[in-house]
Amino acid sequence: MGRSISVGMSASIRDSEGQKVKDPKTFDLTDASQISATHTAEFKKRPFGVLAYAPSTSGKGAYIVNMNEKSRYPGDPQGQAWTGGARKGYVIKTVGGTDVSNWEFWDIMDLVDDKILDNSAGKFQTDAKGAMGNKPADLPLTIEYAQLKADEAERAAAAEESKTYVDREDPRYADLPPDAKLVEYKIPPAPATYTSKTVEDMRGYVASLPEPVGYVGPRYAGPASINKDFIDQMLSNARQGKLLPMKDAYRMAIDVFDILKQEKTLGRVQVPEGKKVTVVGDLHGQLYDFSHMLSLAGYPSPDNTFVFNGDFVDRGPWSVEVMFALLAFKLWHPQNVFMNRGNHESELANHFYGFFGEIQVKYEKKMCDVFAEIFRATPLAHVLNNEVFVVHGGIPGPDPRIWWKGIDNQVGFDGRAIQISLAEIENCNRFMEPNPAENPLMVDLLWSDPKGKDGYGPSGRMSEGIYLFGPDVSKNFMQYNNLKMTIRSHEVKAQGYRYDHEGQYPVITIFSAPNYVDKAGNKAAVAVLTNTGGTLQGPEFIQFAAQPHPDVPSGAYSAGGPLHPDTQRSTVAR
Ligand SMILES: [Mn+2]
Repeated sequence: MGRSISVGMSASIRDSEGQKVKDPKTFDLTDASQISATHTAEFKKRPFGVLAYAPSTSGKGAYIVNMNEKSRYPGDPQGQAWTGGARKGYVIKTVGGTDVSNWEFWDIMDLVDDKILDNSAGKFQTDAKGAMGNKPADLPLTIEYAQLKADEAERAAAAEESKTYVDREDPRYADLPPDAKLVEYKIPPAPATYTSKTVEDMRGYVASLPEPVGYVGPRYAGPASINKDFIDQMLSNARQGKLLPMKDAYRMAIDVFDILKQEKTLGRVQVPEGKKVTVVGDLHGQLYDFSHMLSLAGYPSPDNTFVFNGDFVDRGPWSVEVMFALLAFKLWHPQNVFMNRGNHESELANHFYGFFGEIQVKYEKKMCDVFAEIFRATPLAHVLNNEVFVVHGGIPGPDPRIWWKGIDNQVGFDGRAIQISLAEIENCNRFMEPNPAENPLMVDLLWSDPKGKDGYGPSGRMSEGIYLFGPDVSKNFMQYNNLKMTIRSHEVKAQGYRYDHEGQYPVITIFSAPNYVDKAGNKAAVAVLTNTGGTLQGPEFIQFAAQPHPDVPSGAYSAGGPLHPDTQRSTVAR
């Protein structure tokens, strides 16, 4: 198939990185009969995640010979190609609408410019190597890839190899591409008790820490030492850049861990008649907005139970202060303060998006470990008075899970024949990091988003294994579990809240970080439900706008951010 005629040339075929191409391809995209399908990917940032392209043996065209086959974290620029559905062997057909099928390899490369950033120069590829002298195309950039018919046999064999436990003859899967994977919906069982060696080892260390010298402010001496004055002083100190002493901070964190690990994966919140419950959405370390919210909604108390619905930390540069305020609330009123884990309560997110960098700067690196344990112990959902389901992301995804490449907003499939019960969520093991292969239920609860059309669809938030759910899906879940409403967070909304699914079984998003990342321009809100006559009424929304804050930008402690310890070290080293 062309290989014999290219033997003489193959020795000279090199990829865009100058490496010899072992098994060069011969193709001509101007011949439509060579193409079996096309895939369009949109790129917003450089680099895209393609590590090398190679030309056809003719020296024309460009196909992917090497790429990152995953996204390392949400929004990873180097996962864009993979997330967008590009795969090894795909050939570039159009770039920004221009058909390059018949172009010389380097003319295409100059346009695509998908190189790792050269840190010393602070630039991407700048020297045009092609005769046309092309400059890199502007972002966002749409690239259309063609799949070669000649590669099909290879792919079919790979699809055959991939383990499937369900019947591919099932008519529900008739339209799936051959390389789609069907993955079992496993729910790992929760352990009877959980102990953390990390935390056990830490107790002696904390006891040995010195008492603070010259500190003026509240001291933590067990949960009974927390009262309104403690919180007032702690928040006022925090706004002035003063932290709790290291020893006290560790003790509070460990005491909260000891409470959380005893809670269920799905917690039950009882709101007595005449009392209210306030649900707070994403906070993301925006201390000045958080403190303003408390001035409007009040502090948690037996009259006003709070559910903090995840994403307490990351991005905002006061994640440490916000987190310790939550810990203080939990210790003060453990039966009236509840926390749901968000997708940012994970080691991977905290590593990249600022919380761990901030802890290292404000306290010490070792303290990251206790927060990783706290987040693994944090429940995934709460139910208010057997009526309202509260969760950070969304409801259970399809079973089996269908993984296929790319994002397609038009896809809607009826993917769940058997509903997941609240008891199954309650008995699910949460003491782990989110991972769709090990614990799909946890990933659905933390990561999914509602969509307008019925059915499930793939979400673009990660490379694969995350879903959007339509109004029929949320209705079926609530109906099955005798719930009347779902409150979730996880997405910025202009008004701070939004009825994403309306009708008898609403899904409401609540987001409590105004002008998110100092840029979004959104209002924030919290949701208040009151038990009147034995049922929860509302929600009513308390809306609020962004407050002035000191000049520390969002993302300051993120990996690569100006205040991240590694950035600081490299600056000093120069
Ligand atoms: Mn989130």
